[in-house]
Amino acid sequence: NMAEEAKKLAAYSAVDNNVQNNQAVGVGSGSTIVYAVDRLAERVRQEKLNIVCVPTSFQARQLILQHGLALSDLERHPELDVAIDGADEVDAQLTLIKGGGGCLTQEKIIAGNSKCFVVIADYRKDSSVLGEQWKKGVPIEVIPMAYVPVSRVIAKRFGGEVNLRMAVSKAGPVVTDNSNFILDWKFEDVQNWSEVNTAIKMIPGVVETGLFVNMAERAYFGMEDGSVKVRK
Ligand code: DER
Repeated sequence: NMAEEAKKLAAYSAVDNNVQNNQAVGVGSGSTIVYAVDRLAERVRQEKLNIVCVPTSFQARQLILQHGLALSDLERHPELDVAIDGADEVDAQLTLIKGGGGCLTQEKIIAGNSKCFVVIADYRKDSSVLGEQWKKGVPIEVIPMAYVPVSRVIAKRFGGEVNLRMAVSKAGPVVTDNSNFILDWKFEDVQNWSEVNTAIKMIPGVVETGLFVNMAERAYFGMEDGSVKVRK
């Protein structure tokens, strides 16, 4: 369908324009990244590219292994040449909401340790302000024993509604790759995302937020008309 085609367009364009030989590549999580891994594997086969891939989740690790790509880690490659990942929403300043797939913590670590962090997304993520299209709020990874007080502090200080993310294929809450819980903060108004990100990070029990501020170098959007739009 159109959105899947758009994801593929963005993924291929980003891989073809940002990955070179002898690089360490951060591999994101979600559904759009699947197309990027397909393209990486195709280019390795066709061009004999020599790259290693560092995952941002169990899912990304599986994708790397299933495609026969070289798996590595931050111990061996503490500074990646490029990281490619999806997003739930991208605003005009390239501030991202990530974490729809629950992988935000390792994704932010990889993005923060890459020379160049590139976002791939379909047109539904292409917004001017956060909250325009993405209605599920900002994901926040928390230490399980603290999720109630953290929820209360966020709602009290920043407004909106905070919900514990419940699993679909498992009884009880979603448990992340890091054995934590996820809160989804449905904010009411647009905020100073840099200040809010810092403030939320400081709350005891918060592991990471899904607000990626001033991290992305550029975003590739696959559009409905088959074109690719790049935001720098
Ligand atoms: O959970 C995540 O952060 C994913 O990267 C998400 O933001 C994008 O997932 P999608 O490509 O399936 O929309």
